[in-house]
Amino acid sequence: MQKIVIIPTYNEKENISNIVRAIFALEQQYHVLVIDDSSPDGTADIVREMQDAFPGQLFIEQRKGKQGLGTAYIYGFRWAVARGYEYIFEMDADFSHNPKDLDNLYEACVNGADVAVGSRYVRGGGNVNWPRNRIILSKGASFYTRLIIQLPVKDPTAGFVCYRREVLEAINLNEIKFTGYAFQIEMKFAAWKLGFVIREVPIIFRDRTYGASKMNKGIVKEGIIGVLNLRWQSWFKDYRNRVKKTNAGSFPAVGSELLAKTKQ
Ligand SMILES: Nc1nc2c(ncn2[C@@H]2O[C@H](COP(=O)(O)OP(=O)(O)O)[C@@H](O)[C@H]2O)c(=O)[nH]1
Ligand SMILES: [Mg+2]
Repeated sequence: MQKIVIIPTYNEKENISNIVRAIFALEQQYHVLVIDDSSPDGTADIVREMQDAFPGQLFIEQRKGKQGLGTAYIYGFRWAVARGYEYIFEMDADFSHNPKDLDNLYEACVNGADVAVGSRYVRGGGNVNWPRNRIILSKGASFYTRLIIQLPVKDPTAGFVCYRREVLEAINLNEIKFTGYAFQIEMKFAAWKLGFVIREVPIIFRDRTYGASKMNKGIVKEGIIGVLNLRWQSWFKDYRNRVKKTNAGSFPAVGSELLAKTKQ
């Protein structure tokens, strides 16, 4: 199997089994890795109960306490690269991202993209049922990001993405420290700065029906300051060199450590 969908979860008991089943029902085959931050609602237990029905296809890693979306993905990226997956996806648990769009992201990566971004702000994309304030925030973030750092992506905070493994291998993941929107922006910025091809694929994003958003003011603040920080670093601090993996040997070492840990 070459394709794995990483789903970070925090209190997603109403969604997790349905989203996992929806992915396994697709014609294309995907593996799924859930990164759960010890959700108090028992999300991880639901996943573990499902593992018998999907042996070797459904994986879960549990971390201690809520540590943020960004570090959950970094953990998942390392896990997936260490196991040799070629196409590594980010996707939310709450059905805001339609599992059927996974195939379109995959196609884009097979046909020349290094990073395929599920985008609300290209022709054919959009938001459904999202409150007005969230749409304003999301579009504002897009405008602000393009203005400040010139990232040529219309939906820079998008969290529905397919990365080719080479991209995640080329980026020094130790240097990606943001956790919320800023994490999504920085991953795209780093890929772009390293010369990878980013392509946007239209998606319709739907507000969640079940469970609650974990969005908060801190995430917005991190985004505003984070983008300025990227601007500063790319002008004065040689951002490209900082984020580029120079010691190729360090990555498999981290991966095999993880592999040993998760096999116990
Ligand atoms: N592991 C982990 N997952 C998280 C964390 N915060 C949010 N998530 C998950 O990330 C995804 C997107 O979060 P969500 O609250 O829907 O954000 P929104 O769509 O911007 O309102 C969902 O699957 C959440 O369960 C976290 O701190 N740790
Ligand atoms: Mg959501």
